[in-house]
Amino acid sequence: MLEKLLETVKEFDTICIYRHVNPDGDANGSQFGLKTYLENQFPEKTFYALGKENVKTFFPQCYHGDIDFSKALAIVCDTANRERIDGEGVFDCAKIIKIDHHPIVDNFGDINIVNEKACATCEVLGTLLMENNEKLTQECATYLYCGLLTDSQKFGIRSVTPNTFKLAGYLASFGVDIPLVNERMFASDLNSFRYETYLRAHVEFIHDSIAYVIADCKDYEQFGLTFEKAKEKVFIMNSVEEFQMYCLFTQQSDGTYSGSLRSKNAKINDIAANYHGGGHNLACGVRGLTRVSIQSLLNDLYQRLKEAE
Ligand SMILES: [Mn+2]
Repeated sequence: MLEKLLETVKEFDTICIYRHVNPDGDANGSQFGLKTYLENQFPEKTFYALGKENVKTFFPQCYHGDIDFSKALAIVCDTANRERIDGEGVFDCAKIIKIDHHPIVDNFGDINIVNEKACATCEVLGTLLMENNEKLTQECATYLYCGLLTDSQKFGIRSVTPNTFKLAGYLASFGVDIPLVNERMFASDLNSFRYETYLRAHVEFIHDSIAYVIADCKDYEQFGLTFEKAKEKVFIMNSVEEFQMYCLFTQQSDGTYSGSLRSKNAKINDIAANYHGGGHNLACGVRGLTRVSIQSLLNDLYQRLKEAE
């Protein structure tokens, strides 16, 4: 598969590398890991990382100038469906490669390199490089390790396998500064801390088994947070023994709510799909909700829990 990827890159002078909107460590990690790797392989070619704002300040900035897409190759990382691609021009490009680990809902690539069992897109990409015994730069290995660490929730979720650890060892062998990556990727600040405390005080419950918070714009704006930052806070409810599911609904400037849904055991991404969303079996998102549709979604989640009992 790596050979096919490289053969395709060889056909083009310009390569545009995309990832999903509101990028996380895996989206940016796979995007810049791939960009750095390919730049080393093909110093004569031009590579652009595209999309809006990146995660914190760890990653370089994306490109915002003009590109002749018609002669370019698009590579889209960590993005399950075309609606979630960040940046313009993907479908104006001559060819598209998709590299991903989400459940397959939209094979929008001409070439689709997808492993639904991998815990991160950085695992899909990193494994291709590892199996080919590629020598990586520290920069490339660091970006890939970022995605592996964050999407695997510090190697703590069900999709982590012996391969994940093998890959972590392979990446670490190129000099990744493990504590530095950990610190950068999980660093918080006082405003976030205050907002997290506020959220915890506003958690609501359904029979103690589902925990949720509905946050309006004014709730996070008073702490100086943006929507993008506020919507990441679903983790404040994790690791509570009684919670079988937990959800954070965050209001956007248009008045609708986006939600992050988490489940311990029962599959929920099919429910999310009924609310303009999707994602992994146990971790997914929804969009465009009202307070009324949030209640309907919570009811569906509770029904699922009862079925699973
Ligand atoms: Mn991912």
